[in-house]
Amino acid sequence: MMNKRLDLSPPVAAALNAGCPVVALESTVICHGMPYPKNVETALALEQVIWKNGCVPATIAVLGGRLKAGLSAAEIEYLGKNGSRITKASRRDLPILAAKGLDGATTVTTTMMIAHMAGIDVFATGGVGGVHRGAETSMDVSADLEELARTPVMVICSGAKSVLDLGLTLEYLETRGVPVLGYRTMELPAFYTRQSGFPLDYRMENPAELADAFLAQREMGIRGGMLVCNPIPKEYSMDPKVIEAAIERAVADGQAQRIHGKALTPFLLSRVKELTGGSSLESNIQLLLSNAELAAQVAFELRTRPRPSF
Ligand code: PSU
Ligand code: MN
Repeated sequence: MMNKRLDLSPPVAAALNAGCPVVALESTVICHGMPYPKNVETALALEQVIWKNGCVPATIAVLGGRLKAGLSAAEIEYLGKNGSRITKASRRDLPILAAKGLDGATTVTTTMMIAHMAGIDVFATGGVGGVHRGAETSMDVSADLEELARTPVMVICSGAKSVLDLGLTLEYLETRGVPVLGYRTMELPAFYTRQSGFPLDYRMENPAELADAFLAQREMGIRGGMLVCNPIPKEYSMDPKVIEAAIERAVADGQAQRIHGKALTPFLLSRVKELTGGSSLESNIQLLLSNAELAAQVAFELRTRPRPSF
């Protein structure tokens, strides 16, 4: 059954064998999303929240060409210290990293892929990739949207940053048949803010309702993911004017410097961070913690349900 290229950490293997709930976490946020040592502290804090809610955390990465579901604290420290020296690994990078024995920080795309290979259904992150502003000419659409269309994992996020074209991102998800569920909201959250002006079709009130929808999708044999949008906690949400100004500036700088391909998202994120200072880092950490908690609640709820497999 097990994929030859995949390693489960001992706690993750034990949990999956025993039918205990597991929650996946990504590693691009560690290597490319935050400075050291905050990135390591945050990665460990996210794992703690998942443990506290009765689940086992599986932080996902590629190390020495091996796909890893579940990392040790030393492995998380290694990723955090090396930061952006570690390749940002999307779907197309996996075969090369595996063949050459290289390291990779997994994006939403590859975290979903590896979670699914391991048999993990729920994944918590901060923001997903999407359709970039100007995609009409650049054709820059994140592989995350394709992965959400094809891989049966529930992704719990705080929406997407408006460095993206959020309207086009929702259109793309609709075309590709991805359910997008608001958690106690009817509006797509925009990462740092609870609002974006883009309405959602469905509002879910509790983890059991999210579990019901995920189970229904599986029982019908619908092969695809599900995107849950959990707005940033109110007390950490930022001033939309401040954020929007920083984003406009970051997007303009990216265009002026002709940044494209996989470098664009990390460029925009780090530019927004520079322009907004430390407060955006704290907001980022808080929404990640909130998403990890909700993901653990859903995974805990799913543990008692039948698990139709693909
Ligand atoms: N958006 C964020 N924070 C992030 C990312 C996106 O607000 O950390 C990361 C995620 O790992 C996501 C990836 O999967 O960037 C998307 O990159 P791209 O746009 O190149 O597909
Ligand atoms: Mn891209």
